[in-house]
Amino acid sequence: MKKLLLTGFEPFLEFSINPTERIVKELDEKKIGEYRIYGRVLPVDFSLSSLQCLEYLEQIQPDAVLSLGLAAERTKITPERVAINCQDGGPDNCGRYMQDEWIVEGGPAAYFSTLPIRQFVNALNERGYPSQISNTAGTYLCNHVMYSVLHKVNSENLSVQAGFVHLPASHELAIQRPSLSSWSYNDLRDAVILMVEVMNDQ
Ligand code: PCA
Repeated sequence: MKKLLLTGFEPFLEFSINPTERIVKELDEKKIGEYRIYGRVLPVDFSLSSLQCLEYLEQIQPDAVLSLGLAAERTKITPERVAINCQDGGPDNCGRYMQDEWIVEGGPAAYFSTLPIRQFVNALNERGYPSQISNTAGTYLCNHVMYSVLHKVNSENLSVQAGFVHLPASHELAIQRPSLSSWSYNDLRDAVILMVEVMNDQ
């Protein structure tokens, strides 16, 4: 059986619910095709998020890493094409801000996702879940985790596929923040399952 590390994040900023947290908890220990899911929730913390994610990578030794995060202002499921070596913004959940900082000092400017993002988008749209590739994961914690995982995989030559997908808000969150467009939790979760099925069928 292959192993998939599926990460989500805790709530952050003004978003008191993070649907990715519930998804990874619900899918933890499930089997999807050949993959056994290891669902883990990461803190929203510039000094801890990637450390913790890389620790899970060491412990679990997955064949693939699919990281999820909330992009509450987006309306579609957006697989990320690229992570950049920059952290800028905040505050994180410890009140910390970053400005124009490296994630890995002197590291490569960027890494491309090695997940089948075009196939994700095609399969999601076919199933009726609006989806589009995103060309920026931002400079906050999601980009930070995506860059850190891809840096480790590249610099240690690991045969691990890795990348990041941003999800829109769930209805639960939109009830608390009425200006947000939202999806049902079940659709968000089923869309994640579909992406794992696409990875499985590659
Ligand atoms: N989304 C944030 C960080 C945590 C999350 O779920 C981001 O897009 O960077």
